[in-house]
Amino acid sequence: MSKRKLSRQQTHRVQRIQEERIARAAKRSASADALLDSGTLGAEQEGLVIAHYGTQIDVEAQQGENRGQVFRCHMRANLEHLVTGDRVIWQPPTPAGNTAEADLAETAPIAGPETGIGVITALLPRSSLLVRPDPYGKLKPVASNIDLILLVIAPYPEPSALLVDRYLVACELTGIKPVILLNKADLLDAESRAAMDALLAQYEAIGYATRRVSASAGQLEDMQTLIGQQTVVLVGQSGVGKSSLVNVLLPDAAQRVAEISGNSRLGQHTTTTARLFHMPGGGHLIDSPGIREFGLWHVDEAQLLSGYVEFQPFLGQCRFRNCAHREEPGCALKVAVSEGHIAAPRFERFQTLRQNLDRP
Ligand SMILES: Nc1nc2c(ncn2[C@@H]2O[C@H](COP(=O)(O)OP(=O)(O)OP(=O)(O)O)[C@@H](O)[C@H]2O)c(=O)[nH]1
Ligand SMILES: [Mg+2]
Ligand SMILES: [Zn+2]
Repeated sequence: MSKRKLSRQQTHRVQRIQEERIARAAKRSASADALLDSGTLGAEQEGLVIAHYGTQIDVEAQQGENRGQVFRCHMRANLEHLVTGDRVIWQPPTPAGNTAEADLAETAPIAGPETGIGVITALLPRSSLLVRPDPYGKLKPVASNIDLILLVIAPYPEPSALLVDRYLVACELTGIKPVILLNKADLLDAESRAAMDALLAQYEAIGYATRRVSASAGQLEDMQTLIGQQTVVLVGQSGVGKSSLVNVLLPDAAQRVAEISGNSRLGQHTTTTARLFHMPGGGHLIDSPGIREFGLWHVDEAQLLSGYVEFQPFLGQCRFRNCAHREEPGCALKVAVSEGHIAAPRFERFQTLRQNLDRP
């Protein structure tokens, strides 16, 4: 995994996209201000961000006569980046509406353009924030106020233990509990079943909960029970079936799904934005866009170490304070590996990730 170098042309393109994005954001915050001055907005109330497209946001009303209805919104310029799951203070359009403003919408809002445009004025405190690295290794927020992460894997696209480790480190750093969910159980044959069992056993041994399901076979009662009243996000490689699971649990969701490509067996990045759905039982389920690989990421060595749960009892016990846990004598982690307290493959993968940390 080498540091990705951009050609001059690519750098220019990235710059241009960036500038366009800033210009669009400026235009929208100007239109947010114009809307706030226009007298076409109702009183401030609480709302829930259910999806985010570029600079526009879908907010679901949480109170009043519009409760449950979704409105496309602009946001005030001074707000930080909002994500799906955020609780916000916003002003809905008045019933008379401000339909002309809807022309600014880049994509049709769920509720239809006739409902007009609202304005988000404040972000309420978050209980948790899920981040993930973008292709350049920068951590980007994806969803907030999450109780549980369902890390979805499947026999195809084939999971790599390194990828699972990275997701788990990200979960540990965020402080949100993960469950590893093997989907497409219907595709398992003797060989892939043995491989998946071995993979999951590694994680079960260090305390992670796992589940085996199949969106194709249906019968996801176990998953429904798992979600319960919680706000749950589905994450995982593109093509593992996150959106398919959502569609089985919530047929009205009608999330787009796409076959994984024939030769590479990789997903096609079908879902492009995180979206929140309500479960009939009171919980909430967020579908998120899959990724193919993590690329670089900007975590430091201490953070990486803290993401390996089974290493925790041994940290700070090495003979040398600056132990790199490689050839040093008296390395507590290596002793733990040799005594079987830490699985050797996990320790090797830790070393691989450590070597690939993006150091300034
Ligand atoms: N056999 C089988 N195929 C499945 C199952 N679940 C999903 N698929 C198929 O896997 C492919 C990818 O499914 P998606 O739901 O689009 O995957 P995704 O994880 O949402 O992918 P992204 O949106 O790109 O991140 C589709 O062709 C699905 O029909 C399953 O349980 N069994
Ligand atoms: Mg999807
Ligand atoms: Zn050590």
